[in-house]
Amino acid sequence: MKLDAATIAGLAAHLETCQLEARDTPKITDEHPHMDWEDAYAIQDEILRRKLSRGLRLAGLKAGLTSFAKMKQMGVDVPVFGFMTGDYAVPDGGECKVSELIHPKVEPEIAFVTKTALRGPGCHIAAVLAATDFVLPGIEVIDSRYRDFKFDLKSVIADNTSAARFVVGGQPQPVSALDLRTTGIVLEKNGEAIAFGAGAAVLGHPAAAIAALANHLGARGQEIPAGTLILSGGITEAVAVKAGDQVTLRVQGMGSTSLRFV
Ligand code: 0L1
Ligand code: MG
Repeated sequence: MKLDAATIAGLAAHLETCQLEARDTPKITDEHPHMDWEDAYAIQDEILRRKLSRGLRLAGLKAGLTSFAKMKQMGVDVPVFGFMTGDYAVPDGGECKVSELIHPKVEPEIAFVTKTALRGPGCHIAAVLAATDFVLPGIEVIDSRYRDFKFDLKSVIADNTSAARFVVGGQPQPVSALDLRTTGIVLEKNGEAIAFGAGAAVLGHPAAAIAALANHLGARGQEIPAGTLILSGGITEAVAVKAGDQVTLRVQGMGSTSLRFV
């Protein structure tokens, strides 16, 4: 690690305050160009610690930048991992206040819920499928705290991978009857289909993103516990939204989930 504990705590406080006040900031590597990957995840961990200490609960985990479309959109080439707390959850069909966000975008994702723990190293797609209780449609609302979404990977990891809100819903399905590679999705904004894709867009198979998360956590002596909700990553590019927009995600064989921006 290159940063000391006080600097990590200060950067976590800064990024979380930006989130809570819906205020943007230049990317933190501008002032800390030598920070490393461990520092980046340590800042993210400190943001989670701050939230848990205020009584928030951990609502789930996420993999981000797992599709070619997202990597191309953001100009990066490796996945990143983050978390969601309970206050990020929007009820299915519910409202998301844009005044609480900076420049929100939505991502169509397949969400997993585990029934047994997953631990790396060596986690793979088959292990993820065996540990999965069910999958369901999920929309992630991302909202980078960085001005104009201009960041590098370390900055975005520290900023909890732009996590802001999420909604899950539809008809949860066991994975036994599904081929998630060919599962189709349609993202609609205000009744118009605006993005399409299939599960294979995410690392060839959405379960590969969950395995990557388990391996990432395993390298840090952690695991994905049983009963964890995990967003596997945007299947298409992220789509900007504004107040008044109604967004629906339809996933083949799993129904739909939606939210409205107000
Ligand atoms: O969930 C994601 O793929 C977002 C990762 C962070 C980069 C971004 O803000 O788009
Ligand atoms: Mg995402």
